Amino acid sequence: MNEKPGQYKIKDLSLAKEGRLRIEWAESRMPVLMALREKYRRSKPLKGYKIAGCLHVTKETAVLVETFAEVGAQVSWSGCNPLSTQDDIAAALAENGVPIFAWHGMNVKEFYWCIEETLKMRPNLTLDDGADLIFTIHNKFPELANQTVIGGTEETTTGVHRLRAMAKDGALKYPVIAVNDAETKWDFDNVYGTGQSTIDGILRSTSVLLAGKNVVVAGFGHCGKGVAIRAKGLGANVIITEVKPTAALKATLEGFRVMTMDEAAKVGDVFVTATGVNDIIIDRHFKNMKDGTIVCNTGHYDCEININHLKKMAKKVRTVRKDNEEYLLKNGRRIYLLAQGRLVNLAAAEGHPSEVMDMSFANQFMSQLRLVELHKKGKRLENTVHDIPAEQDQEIAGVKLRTMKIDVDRLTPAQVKYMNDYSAGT
Ligand code: NRN
Repeated sequence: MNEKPGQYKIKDLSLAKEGRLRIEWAESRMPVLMALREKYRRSKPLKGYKIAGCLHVTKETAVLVETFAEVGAQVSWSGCNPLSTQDDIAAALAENGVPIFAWHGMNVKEFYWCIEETLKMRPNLTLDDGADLIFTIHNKFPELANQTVIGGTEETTTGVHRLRAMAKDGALKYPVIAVNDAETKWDFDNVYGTGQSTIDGILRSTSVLLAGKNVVVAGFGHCGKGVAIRAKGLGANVIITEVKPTAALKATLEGFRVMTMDEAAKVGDVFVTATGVNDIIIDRHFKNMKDGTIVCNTGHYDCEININHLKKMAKKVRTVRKDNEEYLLKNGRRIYLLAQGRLVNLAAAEGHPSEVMDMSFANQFMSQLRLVELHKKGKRLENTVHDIPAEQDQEIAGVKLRTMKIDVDRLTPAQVKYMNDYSAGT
């Protein structure tokens, strides 16, 4: 472990060179965020502001972190999952002077220690993925929540759910912008990003052929839908399990088979949970699974697959490949658990591709800038969860299209008039 107390604690500083190359790779594929960095590099609007971030340490996150620093912010960073930090990226950030506390394979105690290290600079802005940072501030550093922090942003579905529940209880002490709910995040990162990166994690840790396999996806929300579409694209027979009738109906009309997990457990070859709910796959499902079944999760927390049940049912556990553990059950059948049940796309691969994180992180950047600009005017959003402005979505999507050299039509004044004229009937 390399450590410079107060400055950083990472796995290995010697990985910085490799990490820097991967960050440059991401920069070349994140034109929207890089355009924002260029736009604000000179004016440095975040000068004097301190952002504590708790978000997966990947090459794409590094581009966001260094963009904040380039436009004047002081930044400190921790990873938001014990298995998702990419150590070469953490090394490159540390070498570039970012106070970063993150390494792959930390335990839960170390995970919260890292979060608390990032708070020593007394941030006035927070950036979360899963709300563990905000939760820690509210529970252990209430003076930060009540007096110092002017606002925060949240990256993911699970975190937004948590924060909306806190706000409903009146427990949220500062405003948070739900970046996850931006159309240019939700409809792209969650669908196309999760779809590709989850398959990426499965293939890196198993190298199985998906064509012809029964791939069971639990949850047909944006993430589950993305995984289902990509698995189908690779020739898998996709089965969906759900609890929400409308989601189950959408899956059915998309051509996917829908059944209960009890039924799917008997026929599935590969299982992916993407529900955000606990105990989706439990002992009675494991009992009926075929020998050689692969099980993984792509939800934020590792609660969806009941690993304690699996451990109790196993007579032998061994690591057979990177991020791949074989559980030999007492009934003689083998179950393969990927990434210890944690989010397989980031723990066994590199997370979503740069091109889709480009828009998610452009929303993060513009949301942090919005909080600062309000603060400079002596204003502040109310202490609840806020959506991004609709025009921000169109602006980000417009810039993205331009970088892809894609043109769209424009409404004529007559068409605008027609659209606003409710009297125009048949
Ligand atoms: N490459 C990535 N870097 C990445 N892929 C997915 N995510 C990433 N964060 C940084 C997050 C998505 O935005 C994981 C979150 O749960 C999801 O909302």
